[in-house]
Amino acid sequence: MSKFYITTPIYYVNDKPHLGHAYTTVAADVLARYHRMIGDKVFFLTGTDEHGLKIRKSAEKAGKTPQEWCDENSAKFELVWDSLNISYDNFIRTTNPSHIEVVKRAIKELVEKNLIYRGKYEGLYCVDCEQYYSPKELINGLCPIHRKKPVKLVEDCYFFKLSAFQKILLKLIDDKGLIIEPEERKNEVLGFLKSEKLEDIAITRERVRWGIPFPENESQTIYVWIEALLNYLTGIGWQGDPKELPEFWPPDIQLMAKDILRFHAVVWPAMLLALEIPLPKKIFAHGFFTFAGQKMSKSLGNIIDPVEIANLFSSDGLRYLLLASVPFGQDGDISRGKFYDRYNSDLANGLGNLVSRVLKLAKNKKITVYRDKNFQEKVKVIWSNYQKALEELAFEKAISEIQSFISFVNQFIDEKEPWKLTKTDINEFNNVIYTLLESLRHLAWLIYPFMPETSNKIFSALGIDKDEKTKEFTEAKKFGEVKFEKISQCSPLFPRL
Ligand code: ME8
Repeated sequence: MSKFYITTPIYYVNDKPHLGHAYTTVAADVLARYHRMIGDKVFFLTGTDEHGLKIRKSAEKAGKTPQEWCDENSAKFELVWDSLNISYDNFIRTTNPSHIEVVKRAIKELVEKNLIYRGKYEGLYCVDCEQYYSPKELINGLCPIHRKKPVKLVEDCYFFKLSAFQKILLKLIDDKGLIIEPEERKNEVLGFLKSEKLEDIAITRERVRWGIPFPENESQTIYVWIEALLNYLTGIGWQGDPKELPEFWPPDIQLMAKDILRFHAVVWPAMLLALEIPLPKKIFAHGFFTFAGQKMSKSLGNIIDPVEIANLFSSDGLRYLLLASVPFGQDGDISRGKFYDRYNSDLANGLGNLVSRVLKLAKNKKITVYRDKNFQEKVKVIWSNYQKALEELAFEKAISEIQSFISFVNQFIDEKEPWKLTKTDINEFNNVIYTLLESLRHLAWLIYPFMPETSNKIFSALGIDKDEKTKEFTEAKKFGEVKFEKISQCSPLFPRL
């Protein structure tokens, strides 16, 4: 049994959960469920990022304490993830006292290693980003994200010697000691590391009063990004001793969008190298999507609530549509219209229709085991392509394997015309229906990571209980071993919209 540790970013608690957050979280959930399905020991971490000036300001505006504000907003994320069946193993919040304590220990460790020093920082600071920008990064003198004029600040602060890690990071990324995917994103990081001198990074803030106090000087707080990154360690129970790492460390996949890749591919590994902690195995930065051609943003007022979309298409429907719509890793556009089309074609007419067709044919029939050679070969190929796709995080390819299997089974029904066979060839009828039921069982497995509720409905219609489901995956992948004893009907899985 291998272990599999997967993380999403921890999302800013100041924002409401939106479809962008759901995208990463659903993708991570599909991988977590897939790895559980193949028998791996999985830990799936997500959570909320809860410090910083912006949060304090929003709380003030709402007449709440920052902690109350964080509690309320963080709970919204948990609720949304529950309604999307996100099977996380821990939901880390950076205001957890345990996170705070361990972060302080880690920072002390870096101070002792002389990798943190005191200095003065002067720069152009965007309050909304809580980030300094170099003049080069500004667009017409404005913050590239918020299009606001940054303020000039000078502050006492502590620096982390990021510059010391430039060479080793370059080498690690080049030699695949740290895998960054997709290739295009890796090249971006390499390009940056080759062309620019890494500057030491200011890791404390004087002005930010809602943060973790810097252990050496409590008039300063730790820069939110620095402590937020450490969630990946504190979230699995790290106590702050680099020599005693949790069982699940290092992460097998750290998932995020390209907007925060640099923090994860440069600052984060440098911090780990500094602490002498092994690096994550893979950092994967997927693309950004627009909704109906527009960037989702608070200022445009077009933030899409994932629950609203799940109410239209069901939670499983949304999970499927999110990952079917855009090749993972690339940018793309999604919209309600595209979702309706895909829902109707793939889920209502495709999967849903096939399941109800087969269950009706099998109603009240006693069916004995039969091994169809063609199908045995077909599912072998499907599983192999499907698994390869998921190992590569090519969700859309795994989905197209599922769709191709659905077409294959539909074609088989059309050829065999089983409704006629009851009168002409009862043996052949049995074999055809067995093959169809067995195909549904395979489909239930194939869709499980993507659509767990629907998968469970199919399993229960087939009379397969959960215990049998969890038996060895290699057994489950065989075609023609399972007996079907009590077939029941299920209500339409995906009503046509
Ligand atoms: O950056 N398309 O949190 P955040 C695809 N707290 N993915 C999107 C998206 C879109 N349009 N919009 C958001 C932070 N995302 C920090 C992270 S980690 C130590 C700290 C997803 O709430 C995507 O995963 O701004 C992106 O990386 C993340 O939300 C940013 O979430």
